[in-house]
Amino acid sequence: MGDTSNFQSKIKKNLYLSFLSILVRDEKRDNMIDILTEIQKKTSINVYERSLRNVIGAIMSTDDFWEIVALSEEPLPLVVDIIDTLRRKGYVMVNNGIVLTEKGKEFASREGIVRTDEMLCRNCSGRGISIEQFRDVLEEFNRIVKGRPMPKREFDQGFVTTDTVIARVAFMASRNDIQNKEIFVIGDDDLTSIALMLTNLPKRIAVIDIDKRLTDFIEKVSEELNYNNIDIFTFDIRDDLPDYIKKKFDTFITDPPETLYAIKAFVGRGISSLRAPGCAGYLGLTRRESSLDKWIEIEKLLVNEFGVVITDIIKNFNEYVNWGYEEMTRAWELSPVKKKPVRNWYKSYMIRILTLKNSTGFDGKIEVDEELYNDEESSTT
Ligand code: N4P
Repeated sequence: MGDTSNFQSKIKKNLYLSFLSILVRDEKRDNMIDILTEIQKKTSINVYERSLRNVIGAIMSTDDFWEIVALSEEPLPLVVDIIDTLRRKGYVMVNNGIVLTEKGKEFASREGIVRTDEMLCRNCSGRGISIEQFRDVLEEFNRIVKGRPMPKREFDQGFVTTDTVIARVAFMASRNDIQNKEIFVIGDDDLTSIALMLTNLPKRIAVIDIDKRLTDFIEKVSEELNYNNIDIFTFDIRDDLPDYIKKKFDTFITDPPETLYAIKAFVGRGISSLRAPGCAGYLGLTRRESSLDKWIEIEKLLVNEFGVVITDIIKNFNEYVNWGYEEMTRAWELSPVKKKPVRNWYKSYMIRILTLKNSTGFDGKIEVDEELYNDEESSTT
């Protein structure tokens, strides 16, 4: 008899405790859900629990706005909305920098959010490629680009470091995509075509850019180098490629703005320029101006519409030099702390694709203006 009642009271106590823990857990979930709902009201970009955790984890690593965007790997406009919501709810403080309050720290520890740690390899900066074989090329490239044209906002220009360009060359060479190959460079403020000339590996290079300052510069360098196997055109990528470009190349490389129109124009035409199955294409894609919801659309375009296979995706391979017109950009307007970036915060992934039997590119004109460069996730023009 005594045993039974003891047993019953034990059950009652257990029930009560688990009920209480559900209540407590629910309160915790409520905070999370409440924050996410508030953020989602402000933006058309999807916000996931993971997005919030990414931004808080980044704030735990640095108080610098640009570095937070970089580490969180969320599109800049979304990071801005997340920080603003966290500030209004008392989780972060925004002064000279962005830091968690006591309430924010408690929330992070309750949710098991940890600081972001990139764990990069010191030798290759996380690219997984050695540039040792191209040391001399890098040296000469550094010398040549000293007189280069500075980035123009009008064309969303912002060039990558010279280390990055040489790492690209090494990466392409490691896949046998430049040796004795015909290579098409689509848009070249990075001056990759010049680095390619310096290696003397390609059979032929063609390069197009909309900016005459760049095509003139590349022309001048090719003359100084006495390099003859290069064709240089000033060209607007919204136009259809001429027939003497279509199906003529083995490899293309491009670094398009992050809109679907631009991917169609730059990458679609790149694929049109390739001669056969088994040809390679290289493109840079950033997370700074693109959510994963946009990335999956880009991947669908590549795989479903163009019928190419993605063989490599290397995180933060491309490092961009701060372009100089920061204060004119939407990113600046949105940034909660008006301090120019000190370190290079803008990076992009390097993607390699390969054509297969049924791959097709994109032909015909593209009738857009602004929309080529900007959508709701972009911010650096
Ligand atoms: C963006 C540069 N607005 C920073 C300046 N984007 C194009 C630069 C070409 N080198 C980066 C696009 C990444 N796909």
